[in-house]
Amino acid sequence: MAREAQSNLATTDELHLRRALHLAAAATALASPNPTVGCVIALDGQVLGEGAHLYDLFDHAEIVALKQAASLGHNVRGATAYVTLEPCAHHGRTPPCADALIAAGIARCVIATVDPNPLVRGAGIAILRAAAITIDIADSDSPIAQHARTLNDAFAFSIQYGRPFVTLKAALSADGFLAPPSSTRTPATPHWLTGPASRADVQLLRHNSDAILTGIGTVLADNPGLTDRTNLPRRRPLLRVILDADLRISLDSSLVASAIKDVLVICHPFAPIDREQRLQERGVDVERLNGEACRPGLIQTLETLHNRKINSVLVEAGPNLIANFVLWDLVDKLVLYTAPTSLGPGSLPFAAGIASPLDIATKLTHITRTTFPHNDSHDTRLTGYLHNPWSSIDT
Ligand code: AOF
Ligand code: ZN
Repeated sequence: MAREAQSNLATTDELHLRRALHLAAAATALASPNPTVGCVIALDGQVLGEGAHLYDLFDHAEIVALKQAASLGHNVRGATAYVTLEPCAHHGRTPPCADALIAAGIARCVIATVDPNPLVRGAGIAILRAAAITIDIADSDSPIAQHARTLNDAFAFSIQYGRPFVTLKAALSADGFLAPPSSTRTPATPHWLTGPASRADVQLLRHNSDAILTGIGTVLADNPGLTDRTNLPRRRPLLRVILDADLRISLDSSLVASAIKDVLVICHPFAPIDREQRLQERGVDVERLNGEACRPGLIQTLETLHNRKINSVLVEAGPNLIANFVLWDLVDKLVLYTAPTSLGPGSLPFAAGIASPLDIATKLTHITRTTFPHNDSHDTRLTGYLHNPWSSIDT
């Protein structure tokens, strides 16, 4: 992604497509489980209509833009439609956008990326071409296409693999530890490794996720809230998922106290029934699955989340759960923050049984590095992919 590649598009085309990307990005958390998509309709440099897809309002981005142009009294005949995702070809909750663009008299369509949905993938473009509409697609390695794809990594992954896209986030000390020794930590005195700027960035990661997942060890040690505190709008609450085989979570925990049908506790089939009842009385959802924090348990958890239309899961967990996700190859994207301070020997490792977080970092592709100010120094953020969510259209 930190690529210098030149775009194959003209400057004005780039400008309109960037505006469409901006509109799509602003609809983050309002479009899932559908992709976030933006559209700008322009003629001779003038924008006639624009919009983004919001799941609850049904209309896809192209229709929102066409309706806006109509409401402003603009004629879109001969105009260009700029879309961040290939217009759809199928009858889903709404009729195909490709047909609507043709009916409106659009002459040209500029597309940031092909739709990875097998029902659409290339079919929307084929419909438009058959109607003699000129098509321009951003080169797949251009910054604009990469941006469009990043916005919909979770959608692309889940529609292809039938399970949510998993991002593992961890904050480490300069010497690679996850937290001070357990004996020195209490929920009342949380230990922050990274500074406020990095932590605000983590809130954006949560905002971009449909669900957040942790283990009972972290809940007992830290009593976390696991909420999206960005104050940005979202169409459904961030689903807070706790792997808690024996239902040990306290009824007084922050999670239970704040549950409004947005906390899901996964336990094993023989966990105490009375605990389940008490949790359910407090608005906590409990689901019994085979396995624990091992591969069958994790896969079944991800399947359950997929059935609940969860496209993306942010894992913020302790060393044992992190190790299981890593060892069973269930981490798709890694976001690693490193603080300037060291914790020293005896602290909690990044992942149990994995000598160094750098072992996993060497396997990453599309790496980006960013810094965030932290006192007189800075935190660093490393992001990278272990699985390509867009492999279906790259091969
Ligand atoms: C577009 N423009 O703005 C979006 C598209 O269930 P439906 O009918 O809402 O269709 C969802 C599918 O349509 C989704 O899986 C993706 O392939 C495409 N999304 N397409 O032309 C849009 N959101
Ligand atoms: Zn559509």
